[in-house]
Amino acid sequence: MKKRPFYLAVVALFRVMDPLWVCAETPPTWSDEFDGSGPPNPATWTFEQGFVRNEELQWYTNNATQVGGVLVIEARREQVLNPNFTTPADADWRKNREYADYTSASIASAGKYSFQYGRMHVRAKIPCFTGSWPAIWTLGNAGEWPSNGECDILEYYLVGGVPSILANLARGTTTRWSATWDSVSKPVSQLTAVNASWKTAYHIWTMQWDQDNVRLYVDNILMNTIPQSWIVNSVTTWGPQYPFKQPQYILLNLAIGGAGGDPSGTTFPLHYEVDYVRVWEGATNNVAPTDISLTTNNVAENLPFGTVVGNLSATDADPGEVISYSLVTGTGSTNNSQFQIAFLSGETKTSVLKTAAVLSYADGAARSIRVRATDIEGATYDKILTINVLGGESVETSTENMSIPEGGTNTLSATEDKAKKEG
Ligand SMILES: [Ca+2]
Ligand SMILES: [Ca+2]
Repeated sequence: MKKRPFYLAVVALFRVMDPLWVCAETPPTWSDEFDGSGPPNPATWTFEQGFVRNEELQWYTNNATQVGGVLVIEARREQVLNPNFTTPADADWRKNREYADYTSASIASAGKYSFQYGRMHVRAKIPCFTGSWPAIWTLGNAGEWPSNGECDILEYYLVGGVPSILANLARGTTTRWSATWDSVSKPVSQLTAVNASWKTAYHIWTMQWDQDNVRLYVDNILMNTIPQSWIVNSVTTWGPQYPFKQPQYILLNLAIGGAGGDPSGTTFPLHYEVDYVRVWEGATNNVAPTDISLTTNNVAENLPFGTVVGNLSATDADPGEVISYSLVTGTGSTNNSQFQIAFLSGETKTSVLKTAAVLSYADGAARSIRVRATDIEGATYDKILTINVLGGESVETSTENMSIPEGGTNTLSATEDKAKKEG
């Protein structure tokens, strides 16, 4: 174990005196916190109207309002007359339906807000029901779909009858209005296996976009990485050659039917709640985390399995960073099996270290574990933490964790369920 040089002790003291040094997060360059009342800010968002795409069942109207700091998009089962109706035989689906049986909302920032490169977080709670198709997505300013480029940071619908979330990107082809997809789906059952209340909890969906890649995450789980080398239109008749080297605007919508399936057995209204959209424009050139701290490294002996030791937090210079933590083998991992880490990013971004055994002072006053911080681009930093088990008698404890910085190893975590679809 290396000795810490003196200056690190000074830094540690400074951090104790000024907790903001640890906790402050670089504010986004643009955000909508949906903290107002009434409809979403018309300076940013436009309501799409009527039948818009995919032969979906809903009539888009102004069914979205800000309440209690969140934007609530509501889908209703209600019949509205289609003013564009002609005859059931009309080849245009927008004109051959006399009525819509559902209403909902889709808002887009087209012509009002767009950005090129950076990190976007959207914190939202989605309605996970048959027939429900909520989405967080972007489209390029220049070109027509799909040559303008589409990025689906979130879609929820049934894939082969299985409720799933998807993270996709589309480019154009040599055929007009025909897309090629890079699509990843993950069954929601994989998420509820880890968090039983996943469907009713808020989650953070992230787009990390730079000159080299578009990466899509939910709660820091990497869903899909799409390299810029793939996002190239083979012809430029309907859009730019590189659709993700141009500004993209944002869409938030709740579609009914279409890929979402048959909603007839589902109870309405459905609510899709968006807490915020935050963008750190130009946030690229990721750096690895540089430190990990724990609010306390002392735990009393003989407490039940699952006792919280303290909160973990990492230092990372990147704005809007979300860090996940894990116990890893290697130097200092002697007692990893006696501890566990719970990641609560979707609600609070907080990770806590808990016990995974009943710890007795008689078995030793100090336990050594190796904690890894992994940032949203997969860069890692390992730290050896010493956890002091406090016995009934007075023991000497340390308030500062010893560390062996191992540096950042820019390894990317594997993506599950990767499936490239060529359409
Ligand atoms: Ca909010
Ligand atoms: Ca980072």
